[in-house]
Amino acid sequence: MSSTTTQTETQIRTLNVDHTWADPDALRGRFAAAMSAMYREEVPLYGDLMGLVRDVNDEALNRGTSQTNTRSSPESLAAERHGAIRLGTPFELQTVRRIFSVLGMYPVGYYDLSVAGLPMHATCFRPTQVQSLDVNPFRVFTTLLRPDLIQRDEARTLAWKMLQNRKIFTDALLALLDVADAQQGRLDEDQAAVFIPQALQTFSWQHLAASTYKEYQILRAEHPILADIACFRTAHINHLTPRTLDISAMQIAMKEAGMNVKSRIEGPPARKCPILLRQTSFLALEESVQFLKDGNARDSPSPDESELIQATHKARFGETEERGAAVTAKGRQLYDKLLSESMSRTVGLSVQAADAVSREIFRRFPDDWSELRQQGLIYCEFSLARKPAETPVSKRDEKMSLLEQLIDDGIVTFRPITYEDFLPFSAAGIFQSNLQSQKGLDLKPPVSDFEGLVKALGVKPMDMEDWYAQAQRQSLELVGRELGFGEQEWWS
Ligand code: OOG
Ligand code: NI
Repeated sequence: MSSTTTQTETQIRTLNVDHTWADPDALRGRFAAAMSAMYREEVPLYGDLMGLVRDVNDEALNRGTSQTNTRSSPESLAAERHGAIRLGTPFELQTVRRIFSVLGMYPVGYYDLSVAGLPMHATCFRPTQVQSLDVNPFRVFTTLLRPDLIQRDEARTLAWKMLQNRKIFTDALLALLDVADAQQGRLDEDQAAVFIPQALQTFSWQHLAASTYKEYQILRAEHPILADIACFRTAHINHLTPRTLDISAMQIAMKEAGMNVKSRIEGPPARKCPILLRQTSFLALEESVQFLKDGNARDSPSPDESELIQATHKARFGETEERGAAVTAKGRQLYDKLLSESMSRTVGLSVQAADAVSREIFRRFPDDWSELRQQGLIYCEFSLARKPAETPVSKRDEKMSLLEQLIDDGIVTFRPITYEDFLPFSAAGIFQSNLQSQKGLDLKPPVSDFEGLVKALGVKPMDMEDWYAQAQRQSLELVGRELGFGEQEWWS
């Protein structure tokens, strides 16, 4: 009898506790909004960019757009952002992974940036459930330095030493991450209220550098990215990107607003049916930074004026992007082939001439949703448009799949799945346009190191290809259940 009572009490206590867990999707929305407010304070031009995106998107929504998923509402589209951070050590990457996991964001994909002459590789933290993406698809492109690719010993050793000494996480944040671990990755509302501002500090901008000016110059001479990662006290976000429905209009609007816009839009040329991702940005701003005169004041949180040197640093910029359909492995192969052809045939051309050549080359990528789907170039989400007159539906034509027949009959409809990830060459193009010196790094030969990233991260990032294939499959299974097919693979 008494043991039953205890059990009931325990259940009630658990229920109560469960009731107070903060919802990761809601927390992510709050965190993204707080980050946006912080970045707007730090980089006022980002506020101007948001204004332009809002106007361009309103116009696109009014005239109707051929875009894929524009999220469930104009409000969630307006809240959609991705940020980018650059990390130095496996410890930093693992801790950032724990932070994002509290916000319902998990690593997806591997990006090798050494192919573009950068000593880094990356993954993206983002929600992995379609419903969570619809609530708030906040993503953070996260790069990790690869010291193994740095040729010169002096720069590599110095960068590594500085990275070992810096502390980009507050003690309160680290303690809360332990609490979350002990609570199956969750926080209650009170803990979350502390967690958000503490986590935000890691990504804030600090005018006081962690290095001496001399150290900064040594690392910068090796590569500006190296200095940007190793010489600062935080992993400052370097941009926060709102999603636009019309990147071509944004490129014009940004120029008209007097922004220093990069000369070309990255990604595929303009099309009727957008695929993957197109990005543009205003170039990095020159910002004032205080460096240490010598190493004496290194551990002081607020060194005396006399111990500081005023200088500037360029790292943070403003980006916007248009998202299109996710392509299948076959689609990606075609995209990569056309991209590499376009890259080699546009070397040295003016922007206009390069755009024309690239448009011509990309004509070989079909530009009609039905054709893209039928040729297996894009991933789609299928749904039931209306109930068939009788179930089970039988196949009429041996040459046509049942899925094709149902689409033909208007019983099933499809919508391209939005590409939720990034493109290594677009990322590299954005990186490169923001480097002060165009001098290439003396990199050791580029070689991708997926295993190295997995080791540093502590888990394997989700395979992007699998993710989209599964989203498509789940939609087909749902349709199948509605049509009374049970669990069989009815569509092939
Ligand atoms: C990351 C650049 C990559 C994107 O949108 O492709 C990126 C960086 O500059 O740190 O954010
Ligand atoms: Ni970006």
